[in-house]
Amino acid sequence: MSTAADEWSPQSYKTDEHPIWCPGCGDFGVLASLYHALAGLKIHPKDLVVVSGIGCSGRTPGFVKSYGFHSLHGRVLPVALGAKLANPSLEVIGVGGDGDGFAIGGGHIPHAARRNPDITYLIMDNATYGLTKGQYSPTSPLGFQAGSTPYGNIEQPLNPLAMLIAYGASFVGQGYSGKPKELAELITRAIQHNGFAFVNVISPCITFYNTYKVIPPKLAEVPKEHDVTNRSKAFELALQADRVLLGVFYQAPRPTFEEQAAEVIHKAQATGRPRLDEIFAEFS
Ligand SMILES: Cc1ncc(C[n+]2csc(CCOP(=O)(O)OP(=O)(O)O)c2C)c(N)n1
Ligand code: SF4
Ligand SMILES: [Mg+2]
Repeated sequence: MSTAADEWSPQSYKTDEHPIWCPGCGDFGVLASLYHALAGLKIHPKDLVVVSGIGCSGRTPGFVKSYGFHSLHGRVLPVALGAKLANPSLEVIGVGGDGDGFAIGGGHIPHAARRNPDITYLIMDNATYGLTKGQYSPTSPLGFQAGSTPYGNIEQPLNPLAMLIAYGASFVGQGYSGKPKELAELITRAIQHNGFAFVNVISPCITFYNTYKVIPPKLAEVPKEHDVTNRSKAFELALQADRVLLGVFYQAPRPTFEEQAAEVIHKAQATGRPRLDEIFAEFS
């Protein structure tokens, strides 16, 4: 294994684990794009931690040469935030599915967005629960038919981009697994962003909800003239239902959670009060 970060190529981020995803799964495109982004940024595996939840997408840390944490269903963000706070010099990337992130883990998203830790969060959005055989998810369209919705989904799908913009994420973008070059560029921008960067990746589940024919005709780029600091315009673009826009919708840096936490720690230390571990030591 090489030690110099500048010697890392996309291939060298591969582990010995071979992905067991179904042939044609969109998650392969996301993984390849992630490898390219990491290599382009020369991120050394010792400086990288990939955290996932549970799902087909949740297997990703096993395939990236880095520190990895395959956590609990829906708990990507608390684990990722913990890692970042414990060691702010780490590059922290969270990955998970639409079910993991928006259903069971949905309560963590607003708080991660408003706290603004410098982590990147990739949702591999296939609009279904792939691992558990294709039930409907929070992003499944109305009428979606599956084992759990034999008469069609009656729940309005949520809009991940509008949700994250509303919650105050400082970077919001969308990519498509079938456009890995563009996706790698988007992931690169998200990692470079100093703050909470959310990327929704449309990543079809070829086995349980094959959208390879319906997605491409709807794809378009976020207009070049779009001002990414304009939050209300970003929200307007996110609400467009007839097209699937790819690119950066919103980006407006502000102080990160760990930068502010460091200031608080500094202030607390200046008071001379005992630290928590010192208080605990009195009782041990
Ligand atoms: C607490 C808990 N509840 C339910 C499950 C079952 N479960 C595993 S993965 C999953 C959903 C996966 O869907 P998604 O997050 O979209 O990931 P995908 O497989 O589509 O990548 C569910 C419900 C679980 N593992 N843990
Ligand atoms: S079930 Fe779907 S999401 Fe899971 S590996 Fe297969 S194609 Fe991918
Ligand atoms: Mg899913």
